[in-house]
Amino acid sequence: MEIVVPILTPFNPDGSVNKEALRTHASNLLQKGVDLIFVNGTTGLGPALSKEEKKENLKALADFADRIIFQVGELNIDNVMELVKFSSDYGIKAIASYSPYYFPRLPEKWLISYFKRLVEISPHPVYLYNYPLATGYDISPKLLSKFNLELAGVKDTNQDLAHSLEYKSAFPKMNVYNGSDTLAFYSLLTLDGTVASMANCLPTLFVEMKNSIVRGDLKRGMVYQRLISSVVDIARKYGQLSALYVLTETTQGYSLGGPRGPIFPLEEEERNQLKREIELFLKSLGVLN
Ligand code: FW2
Repeated sequence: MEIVVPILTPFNPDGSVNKEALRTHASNLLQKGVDLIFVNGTTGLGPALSKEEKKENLKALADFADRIIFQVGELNIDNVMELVKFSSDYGIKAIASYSPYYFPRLPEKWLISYFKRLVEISPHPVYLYNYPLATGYDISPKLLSKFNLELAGVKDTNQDLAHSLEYKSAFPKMNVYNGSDTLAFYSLLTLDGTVASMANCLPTLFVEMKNSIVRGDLKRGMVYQRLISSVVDIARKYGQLSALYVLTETTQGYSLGGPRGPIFPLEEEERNQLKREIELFLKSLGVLN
């Protein structure tokens, strides 16, 4: 049962990646008990990073390589292949990729060919990052079965937990994570773990939630889930991807700079309002991380 954090990518004011802040953040999260770090995911603004930046992120986190899932997806296939080859210098847990996106009505067999190529050349296990809402394509368990493609793992960002459970039924050996913050408790309980963006700012709550499940105290685990879901509601009002930078700074006590356009940082007034709102909420519950 693993807590996987899709780590935020910290940016300097000039738009470059702040590698020192990335290392500090990863080290803090692992120290607090999260199990794995998902690099270049949605929360890490993966689709807005260059190939070189994706590589730099892995390089910066080399000390934690065995705890890393490295997301390599792009629309430029040469870049994808280069990123996979680059990963061979690191003892990472797995590579992952979202499906090809943007282009409408791609035939199923092309989607499958993409993942088959990854499996052919990857020195590491290959995980599917399935995010139909974002990519427009559902690489479902049925589709994988139809083309006889068995992958090592999947992060299924999907509000439908039953959809995630189907991977496990179709492929019992597959490592299956649901990627919705609001389903983290159920994902920990019924699958191999959760990939949760809110674990950037609430790592201890996630670890407490997991520990409650391990102890069999499911009622308490559900209380943590409700708390986490309330923070999601707060973050969404401001734009979740940007709000996460402010929330992490507030709860963890160090700056991650801000995001980079087109994911624009919150304005000063919004930042202050969000900080006040979250501090009040967490203090009222007696937690601040
Ligand atoms: C990622 C995640 C979490 C997301 C979810 C989308 O890569 O950032 O899928 O927060 O809203 O896995």
